[in-house]
Amino acid sequence: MNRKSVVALGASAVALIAATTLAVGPAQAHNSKSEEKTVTLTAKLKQLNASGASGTATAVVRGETIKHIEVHARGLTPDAPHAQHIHYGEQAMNECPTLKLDANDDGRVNTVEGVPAYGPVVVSLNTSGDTTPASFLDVTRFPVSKDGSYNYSRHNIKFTDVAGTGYPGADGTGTAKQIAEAIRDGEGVLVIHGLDYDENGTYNFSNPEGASELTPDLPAEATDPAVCGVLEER
Ligand SMILES: [Cu+2]
Repeated sequence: MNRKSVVALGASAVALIAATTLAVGPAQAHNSKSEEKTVTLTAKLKQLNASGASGTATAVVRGETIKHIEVHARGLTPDAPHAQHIHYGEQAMNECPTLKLDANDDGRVNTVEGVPAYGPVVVSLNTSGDTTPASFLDVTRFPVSKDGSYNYSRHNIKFTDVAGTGYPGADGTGTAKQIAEAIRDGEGVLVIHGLDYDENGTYNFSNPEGASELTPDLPAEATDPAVCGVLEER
């Protein structure tokens, strides 16, 4: 990859990270029917980047809250943390990426290259604490794949306003309400990150993939997407 494309990816990464989390809109006097309805979304999780991993996910969403979500994954890099998120973008294709999005033609779709398909992070599916995009790479709070598998669940995750989600306005902020509605409509994409390209048993910098395009502090192996599925009502 030449320096120019590294810089371009860096800028995209900043856009991806630039996410605000505050200000949930004022309480609505009357909820629309669709907001009152509890929606159960499921995703079949399929491998990306030839990770060999797979899984299923179920999310129960009511209004602006994920009442319950569970993710069952297998075939992941063993005993390693796996960042996992719900991605969504108003301008995104709302689907899983293919190698057509491999902009620098290096044979893998990294997290930034996948954004046109799945959009930026709107929820961090971690094990404790803050679940906003601000936590998207805090690998200390994501599930660890014992022997390559995990069963994750969490209750009562609130959607938040997220900048950079492609809505009209200077910073492209989608409100919690707008984002929740899109997720209920089946436009959210669940992505699990982290795969071991060189199969040496750990995420490392000393392979052709090198450092992550998102942060120099993590190897690309820790952040590249490994599994993906669209959360839809079926
Ligand atoms: Cu993600």
